[in-house]
Order: sequence, then C-alpha cells, then structure tokens
Amino acid sequence: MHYVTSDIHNDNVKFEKLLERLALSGNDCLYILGDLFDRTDYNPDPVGVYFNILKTGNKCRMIRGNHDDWLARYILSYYKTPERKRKKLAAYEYNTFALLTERLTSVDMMHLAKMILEWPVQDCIEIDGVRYLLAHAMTAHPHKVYRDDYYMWGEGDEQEFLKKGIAGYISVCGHHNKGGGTIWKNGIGNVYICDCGSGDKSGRLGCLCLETKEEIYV
Ligand SMILES: [Mn+2]
Repeated sequence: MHYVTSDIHNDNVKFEKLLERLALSGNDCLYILGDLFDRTDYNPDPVGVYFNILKTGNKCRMIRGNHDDWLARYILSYYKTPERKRKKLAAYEYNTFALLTERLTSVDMMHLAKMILEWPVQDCIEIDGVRYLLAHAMTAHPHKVYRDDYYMWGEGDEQEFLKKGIAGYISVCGHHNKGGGTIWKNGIGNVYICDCGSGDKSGRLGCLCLETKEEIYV
C-alpha cells in the first residue's frame, strides 16, 4: 500500500504511533509531504523524527516543505560560518536547531541538511492506473516547471487549485490544516490536503491510503 502523511512538525510521538499503526512491509511506502520539523513546543523531538526516517530507509519518501528547507539552509549557513563568528548569527526561529545540536555532531547536522535539500519538491507516481502529484503546498502539471517556492509555499492561485486541482491527476498536499484536524478533499475528489495540525496540542497526524482512500489518524 501507498500512504501519505504530512506536517509532522517535530511530534515524534505521533510519528511513531503512525509507523506502528501502518507496520510498513514488503512494497509498502509512506510519503511524507514536508514540514517534518519546527513548530511543536510540547515534547518536540526533531532528533527522534530524523532517526525514524533513517531507520525506515526507503519505506519513507520525503517531499521538502518550507520548514525543512529553512532548517537545512540555516544548518548549512551556521556551519559554514567560522566558529568565532557564529554567536553573531541570528538564532534559528524555532527550537529545532538547538534541540538537534544537543544530540548531534556537526557532521550529523550537515548530513541532515544535505539530505533535506535532496528531497524533491514534487513527486509524481502512478498506482493502479491513477496518477498522483505529491507536494507540500501546491502541485503543478509535471510538464510545467516552477521555482521550488511554488511547491513549498503554494505561490499559485490557491482557490483555483483547491477547486480544480490539476487535470488528469489526484493532487495530495499538506501545509495548511484546512480540514481542521481531518483530511480535506475538494468537491471533485482530485485534491486532498493531509495536514491535520500535528504540532499543535489539539492537532492530529492524518494519513491517507492512496489505494483505498482510508483515512488514519493518530
Ligand atoms: Mn508548511
């Protein structure tokens, strides 16, 4: 089976619960549509999230979100700055960077940053003859190429996208908790928004099975 989740936002407790629930085996695959990091201020565990994606190997496929991109670029700029000058750098906006440096070496930090920047901003897959576009905030037709921010931030006409999607494809995104804790779907069933507010105390981590359209929440 192919599953999609998004916007974990440092909540490794929910992420582990989801991995236990899915018990990925054989050819199963979980697509994580970005924003694995930042935001959560209750039990934030970015190291746990990172180790879990390493542990699952190619069973988890990541798409880059705006928060992941920020974090990776901050890490790169931090370690490229000579040690004596680092104190002068503006602090990272979220507690993720500080929490990571408590447990990871500079080599691990650079590995994480480079790994994040290799995550694509859009993926196109076909399952049982149905084509899917996966991106953090907004998808685009594969023949069109936009800059990364389009996919990570949703720089296009959002209302038009949510209403019509991309013809010939089912688009699955995250970025906004549009369904208020439930996976949102548009009227013609070709756009799904999976962000269910993980990272907020009252939020959930939502997961959609692409074959069955079953919705799983933890
Ligand atoms: Mn986002």
